[in-house]
Amino acid sequence: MKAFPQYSKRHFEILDGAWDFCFLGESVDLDSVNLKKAAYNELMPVPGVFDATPKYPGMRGTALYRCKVAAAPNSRMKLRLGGIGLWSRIYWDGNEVGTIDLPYSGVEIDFLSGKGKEHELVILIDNRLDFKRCPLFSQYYDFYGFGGIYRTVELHQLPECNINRARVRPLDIKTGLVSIDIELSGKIPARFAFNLAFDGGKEEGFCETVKDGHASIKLKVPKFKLWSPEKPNLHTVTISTIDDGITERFGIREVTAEKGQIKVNGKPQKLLGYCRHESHMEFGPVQPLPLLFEDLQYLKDLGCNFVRGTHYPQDQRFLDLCDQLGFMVWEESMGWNNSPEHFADKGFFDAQVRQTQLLVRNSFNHPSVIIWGFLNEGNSETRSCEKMYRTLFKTIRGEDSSRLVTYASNRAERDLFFEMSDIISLNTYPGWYAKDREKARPLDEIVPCFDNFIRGMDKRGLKDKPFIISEIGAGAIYGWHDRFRVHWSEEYQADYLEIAANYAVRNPRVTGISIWHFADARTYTSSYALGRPRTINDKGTLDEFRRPKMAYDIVKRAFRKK
Ligand code: ADA
Repeated sequence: MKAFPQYSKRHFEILDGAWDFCFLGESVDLDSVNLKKAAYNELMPVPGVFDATPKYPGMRGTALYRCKVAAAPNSRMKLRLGGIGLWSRIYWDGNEVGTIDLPYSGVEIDFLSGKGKEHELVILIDNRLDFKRCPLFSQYYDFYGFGGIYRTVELHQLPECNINRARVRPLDIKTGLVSIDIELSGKIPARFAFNLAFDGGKEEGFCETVKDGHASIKLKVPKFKLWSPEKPNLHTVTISTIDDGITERFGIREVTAEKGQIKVNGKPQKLLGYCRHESHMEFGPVQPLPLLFEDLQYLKDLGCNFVRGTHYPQDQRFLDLCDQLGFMVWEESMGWNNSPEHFADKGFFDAQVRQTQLLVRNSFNHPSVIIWGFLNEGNSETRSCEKMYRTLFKTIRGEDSSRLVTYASNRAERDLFFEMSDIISLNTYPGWYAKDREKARPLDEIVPCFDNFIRGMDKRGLKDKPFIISEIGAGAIYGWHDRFRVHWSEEYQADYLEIAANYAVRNPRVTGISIWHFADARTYTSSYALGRPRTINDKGTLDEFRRPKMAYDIVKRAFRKK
């Protein structure tokens, strides 16, 4: 399954398959990597992560992935990488053509093919933790930082002037008016002549002025149908020239926040769902298509209409499927409990902004994405962090004013920046990370925690902002049953989520909930993991092999009752 956009005219290849592989070692000096000396004695799958394979489990170091490709001499090339981790350097015929320091981001690298027809593409992957080189991921983050090529790899041979993307913004849901921003690169003309067709229909010719590499046009989509979670209707637009063509898929819908509600096309929505990691015990962050489907099928069965894609940019195929199936999605850039020291670091600050901007640009056309997020549980209670928050809100709103923007806060009443946000989003674990550490089953902490928080927010003048419980959960080890129904048993988790899910469903002041989390996922492997049995975050309603725990039917009953 190739995610949108589709390219109808240019030559491109999907390079997924068996690549030559060479593990260089655990303490390689990146400045002295010598490609000529590399011995490629193994094969590795792409997409794939080497540190989840039998030979290199949990290893950190530097590795080379190589493949041979054909490309016409002296052509403009574009490598499209769906996502890598944790850090990468790209070589074409032995020459460095780019580096990637944004784990999970879809990234494009442009270069010239050079002489000859046969070429060698090498992707160096480094999964060592190094804040200076790769500031977005740290060891203490509560998910595992894998090493490899997480998602699909495409190699494009570009025409003289290429259509990079066409971003469609719905402007009027009554008339189907949309604006289309066409991003060009290469030899860019002053006026861009192109054909355009909606839904594979009749082509019409246009010629628009180009400004800073962008041409734009406003049009009404003929016979349009609105996208909604209940009726996820989609449209396509194809933009083509004599030697290039791109097809983008989009949906026409309007997302607004009013009087504590989130509305899609004016209709209030109760968001019911889960936080989900892209993680599997066998393949790490690599998502085989049946796994994507399985997860979404389970989510549907649970009665969910909402997924919070934690804590990084999502696989574009996942978002395509969410578009088709009518899920509402919160997509966020990478962050996990970052500190004022992080925000004061220029490398970290810049990488945050770049990844957040890319997030919006890459996922712009997905109607399922209704919320942009960033900085999960960052330090939002310290004044010195304001600049980071302000900058990210501004960055997102500068790219896209048609969606809601928020961040998941775990600072509750101490949070200083809720006023900037379109939604108040709270991560909290009352009765799990409990106030009363002596009580066997502190389940009675859940309801007052939310009641008090809501009261506090309303008093603070934030009554009109929608409120999402962006995380709540309890750990349970699959198959562990206990008559005391205590912590880590499936019983405790089921009792816990019954209270939380029903609270969210019944309380009109709660606009949505994304339970932490959909499925168990591997996390840090250091002594941080002492609070994480099996070095897995065990708060999944399903285990890491997608086996439902007791809580499954409980949540399903609560969500479906709505
Ligand atoms: C946080 C965090 C999650 C996870 C969770 C937990 O809220 O956002 O990634 O770590 O806590 O399991 O404690």
